[in-house]
Amino acid sequence: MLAAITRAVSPAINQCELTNLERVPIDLETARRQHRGYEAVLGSLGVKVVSLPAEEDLPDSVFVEDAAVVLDECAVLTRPGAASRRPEVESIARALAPYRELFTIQAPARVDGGDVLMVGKTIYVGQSTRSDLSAVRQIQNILAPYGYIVRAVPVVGCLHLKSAVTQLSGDTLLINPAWVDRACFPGVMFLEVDPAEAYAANVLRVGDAVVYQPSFPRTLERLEKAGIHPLLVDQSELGKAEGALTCCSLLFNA
Ligand code: CIR
Repeated sequence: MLAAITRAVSPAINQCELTNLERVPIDLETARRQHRGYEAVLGSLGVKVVSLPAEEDLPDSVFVEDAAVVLDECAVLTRPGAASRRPEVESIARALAPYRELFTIQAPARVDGGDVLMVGKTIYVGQSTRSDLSAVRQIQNILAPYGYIVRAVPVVGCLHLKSAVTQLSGDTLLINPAWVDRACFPGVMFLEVDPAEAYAANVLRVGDAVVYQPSFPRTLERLEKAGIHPLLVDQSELGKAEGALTCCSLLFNA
């Protein structure tokens, strides 16, 4: 069965890190309601949701994806690129310990889980303001024994690799080619976001289902035309904190 670790929105969310967006007020109640909707959609897809309590002093801690990379064989605890986010990892380690053998990224390497995209046995690691080559090498060393190939991918203009590209189906990636080069992903097919919807490339795949945001109607139309009919969940309030769909869960086979 699939499990998802999630964490309630911190009351400090308005002090979140911001890289590419101007700060605008985030309504805590709206963010929490939308986040509960996200958890409910996961539950409706048969996912066992392990919901951690909110962390009062960790503004970005709802974005659990950044603290770990979970594979079938093990999990790698990250060392987040923003110093303010490093204390988030400890409680995620505790939550993952019953499920996986844990490895750790060592200082001074830095990586956010949002920069890590798994496509089969290939792991792409975005080279963003948050993640560096030293982390790529560590991930490679940890995962090579399990047969994974790890590749560094330059990312420009957005926070994370998965802001620019995510997996839509077994062989297709949803991509914003303005932020990442298609040539970095040999042998796969692409669906491009509508150019008017730069932030639309983050889709959450849950088994064979696809979860998406109603905020990107033009790209949604492209998905529908391609025969993909996503479940919709509004995450627009956390979008103001530069969060998207994948960042709010750690999804794995339990
Ligand atoms: C940050 O800047 O770290 C948070 N405000 C947003 C993190 C979003 N995480 C993700 O897309 N994986």
